[in-house]
Amino acid sequence: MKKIKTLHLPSQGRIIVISDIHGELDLFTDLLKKVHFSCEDTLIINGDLCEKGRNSKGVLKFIMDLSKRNENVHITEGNCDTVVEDLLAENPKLMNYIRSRKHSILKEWLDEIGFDMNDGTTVKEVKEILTHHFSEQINWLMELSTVIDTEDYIFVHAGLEDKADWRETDRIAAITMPSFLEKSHGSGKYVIVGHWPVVNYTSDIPSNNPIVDKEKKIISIDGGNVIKSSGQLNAFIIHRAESGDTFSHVHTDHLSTCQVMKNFHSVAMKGSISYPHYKLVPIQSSEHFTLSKQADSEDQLYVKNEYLHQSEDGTFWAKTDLSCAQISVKKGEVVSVVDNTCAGYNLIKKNGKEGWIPKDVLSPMKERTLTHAG
Ligand SMILES: [Mn+2]
Repeated sequence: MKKIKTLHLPSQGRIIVISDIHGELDLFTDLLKKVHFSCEDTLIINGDLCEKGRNSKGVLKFIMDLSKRNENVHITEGNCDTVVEDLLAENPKLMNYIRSRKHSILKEWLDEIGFDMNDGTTVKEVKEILTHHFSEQINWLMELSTVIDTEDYIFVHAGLEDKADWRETDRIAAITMPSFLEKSHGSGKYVIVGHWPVVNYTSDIPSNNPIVDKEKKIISIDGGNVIKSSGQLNAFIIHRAESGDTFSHVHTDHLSTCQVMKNFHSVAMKGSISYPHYKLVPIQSSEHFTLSKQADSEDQLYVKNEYLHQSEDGTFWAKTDLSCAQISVKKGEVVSVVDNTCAGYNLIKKNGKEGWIPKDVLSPMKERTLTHAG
């Protein structure tokens, strides 16, 4: 791997790490406000600035400007950011990608200059017009580091290969490998990654909060922003101190918030369903939840009836990733509402954890501004 940037981190102050912004400029700027980001902090953007969300070019411009003004801002590349590499390489698959994607930075750029693609448009034409208008942005993305290496921490978008010398990790593996937290590495330092939504690792009560694995020395921080309906944009904060570093985290999301009107104590409903383990075998149904066995794992879960789907061949499936947990709440707490369209129960998020509570526990929904999200 060639693009390794060596960096000396200050021994005092905060290191703020944010990954997988995916074009969500509002969430990102709200998150910077929420952590009171200042020039005293070091900010690491750990890949996937663009694609999937609604304002990739806005995120790119904001971070390019910020990193020019502030030498304590550092960025690694994510697999989604290499879309410009495919453009420069004139990868013919890119045309289908641009046409099928709802949001892409390439599409945003083409819209900005008023270029309408037709069936005959070639990747070469798109490359010529975009490199003509956006060469500064494209070059900036092309020059991003794959890894930022510091004394105690390594920042990389997806992970490192378990090799005698981690520097020999294949670059594409470093930005695309799935589920790094289930793997291992021998770098001796904490490796901080995004890329794989942490909710995929949780089994008890689904959570989008960063996971610190002290044994493996892996910190996984992708809150599933844009990818998951209940996802969030996490800021993982390293507080540097002579007595030893400590960690904390803050997040923003697009969910509405609501106040809890009375206490609710959850019963023994736990667990979650995540892609691709959607196949279910119903055991016992009731008014709101159906006790079901997960076909892959044999785990028994209470699946909210509205999320249970029967195919034409008679098999049952979960419609999407889903919490099957109930969650305890106390009067006066403020929670985020993930889904209030089901009968009897609302799906909520409290401190990043997701579960069901009876509808009458919450006050009637009211609007609130994005600034107070999360
Ligand atoms: Mn990624």
